Order: sequence, then C-alpha cells, then structure tokens
Amino acid sequence: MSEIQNAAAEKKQVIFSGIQPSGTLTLGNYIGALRNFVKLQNDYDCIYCIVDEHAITVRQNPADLRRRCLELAAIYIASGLDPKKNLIYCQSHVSAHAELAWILNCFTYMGELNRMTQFKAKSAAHADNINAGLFTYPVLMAADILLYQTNLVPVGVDQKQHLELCRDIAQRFNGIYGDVFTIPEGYIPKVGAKIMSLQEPEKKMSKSDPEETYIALLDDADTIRRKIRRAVTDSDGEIRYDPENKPGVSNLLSIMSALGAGEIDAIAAELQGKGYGELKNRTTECVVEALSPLQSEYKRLVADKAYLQSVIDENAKTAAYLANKTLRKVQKKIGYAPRG
Ligand code: AQP
Repeated sequence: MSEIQNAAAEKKQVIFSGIQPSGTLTLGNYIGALRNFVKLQNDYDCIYCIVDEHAITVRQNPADLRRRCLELAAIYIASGLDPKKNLIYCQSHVSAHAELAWILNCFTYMGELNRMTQFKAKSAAHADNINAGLFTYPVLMAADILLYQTNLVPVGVDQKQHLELCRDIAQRFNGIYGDVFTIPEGYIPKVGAKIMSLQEPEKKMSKSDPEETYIALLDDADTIRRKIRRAVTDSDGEIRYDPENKPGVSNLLSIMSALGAGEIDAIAAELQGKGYGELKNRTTECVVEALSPLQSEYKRLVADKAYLQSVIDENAKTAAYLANKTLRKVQKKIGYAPRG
C-alpha cells in the first residue's frame, strides 16, 4: 500500500499548506506544491491557504494584492482542487493565525530565526525593508500549520528548514504544557522539489524574480517556448542529469520528469545525442501540455468573482471554527483569563 492509501485506510489525516499571493505563480510553485495538493485531496482533510499575511513581509501594491488573492483561489480550483472537499481561504480572514503567531513568538528564540536561510536571502534582496515580519515569518508559518493539528505539509524543499523549526516550536510547547499540538511531517516531492531559475539554474525559480527566469502558470505556449529556448544550459552538449555540473540541463530533465514524462534517466537516455534544441522542444511540449487545462479552467473561473468570493467566505468560516478550537486550548494552557 502507498503512504497515501495507508493513511486513508486508517483515519483521515490533516494536510495544511499555503502559497503567497505575492506574484504570478510559477512552474516551481506548481511542481513543488500545487500539483501535490491535488493528488492528496481525496485521502486527507486538506486545508490550502492563501497566505496574504506572509505576502506583506515584502511591500505589496494593495490593489494587486487584493486582486491576486482571488486569482490564487481561481488557480487552486483550476488546478483541480474541489472547494467543497478542501478548505481554500485567505489567511487574513481567520484571525487565529496572527493570534497564535504572537504566542509562538514567545516560544521561539532569536538564534533560531537568525539561522533561517530564507530570511538571509530575502533581507539581501530587500535591503531597504528588512522588517520584523520578514524575520518572524517562520513563526507565523508554524502557527498556520499547528492551528489545524496538521499531520502532513506538502511543500517544496525550500520550506524544509521552516518546517523543522515549526516542529521544534511545537515540541517545546508540548514539553511545557502537554500534548497540545500534533507534530507535523513534511511531504516533499521526490522529483521537482526545487525547480531552478531558467537564467541562473543554481538558484530557485521564484515568482518575485525577473520574468525571463521563470515560467508563469498562465504563460501562453509561445511565451513558454521562448523562455525555454533561452534557458541557460552549458557548452558540452551532453544530455545527462548532473545538477552540480550541469544545473541547466538537469533542471529541464527534472521539469519533464515531474510533469510525467518518465524517469529522469530514461528521458536522458532517450534524448542522448539529440542536442539541447530537442531537449528544449520536448520540455516545452511537456510544460504546455501540463498547463493548458489549468489555463482554460482558470480563464473561466477568474471571470466569476462572485463565485470565488463565496468560496473564500464560506471556507474561512469553517477554517476559523477549526483554528479557534486549537487557539482556545493554547490560550487556556498559557494562562490567559477565561472569557465570560
Ligand atoms: N522553485 C520551486 N521549486 C519547487 N517548489 C517551489 N515552491 C516555491 N518555489 C519553488 C513551493 O511553492 C510553495 C509556495 O511558495 P510561496 O509562494 O509560499 O513562497 P516561496 O517559497 O517564497 O515561493 P517563491 O515563488 O520564491 O515566492 P516569492 O518570490 O514571493 O518569495 C511552497 O511550498 C514552496 O516550497
């Protein structure tokens, strides 16, 4: 039995994950996170949040942020998530996230946060705005996860360090107050856990980097073809998987494999001697084929703002009910005065 079937045979476990509405979603977000959300929806109780509170750790244009929250709800649904089976809502609509984050801040050490590589990278990229929210981002993420007694967190490998910190915070809290939080595990894909930039393949593909470095989920076929044609490779001409010495070629092979073209070694063997032009053509075909159903469904959904609004409104109520159960327990444990 697979890990997923095992879980289903016992009792439904809880999945929580989120994506920031901080830009156009990339193929990295899709392969590292979104695609796995869809696979898990039948076997788990799934909560997929639009983490707008995380997004404001970097300055956002208010009109864009507002629009992108609904667009992200449309992307979630268009990628195959059924909003009746999965909780799809905005983080800022459930105040328990911020409330628990404050409490957990008091159980997290500066030294732990200082070690976070994402903080180092983001503060280097936004040197004019190194705010305290950027620093305590992993604590809010821990609150997100722990509020729902989450068992599994499907994320890309870049979030592994944050998840480990979340487990440490939960264990510390439980050590003092008893078993309050479920200790979550990561669910990181074997292939495609870190899709790299098309222009600097040693770096993660990120939605806040320049356009040419990523494939956006909504890029049309011509744009995808152009971006992949210009993707940085190397000069030896050999198609083989070797992320250290051939990061560009390895990235294209990983993308194809993650999108269902087969095992990486088999793809490399089949393309042996055919040149980088063919590798890029084949990668383009895989990406266009994977994204086109999502894109047409997205176009239909995004035109129906009233429907999207009703989904996030309804789901936020359920999320708030679940989150408040944990929050109240935590508040009682730490000694907040009872409510009348
Ligand atoms: N390149 C990637 N490869 C695999 N997985 C990735 N993820 C992000 N980039 C890749 C996964 O997508 C989920 C949502 O990410 P996020 O929006 O919360 O923020 P992020 O990890 O900071 O992603 P970006 O694209 O780099 O956003 P910006 O540029 O706004 O910081 C996570 O599960 C992540 O692992």
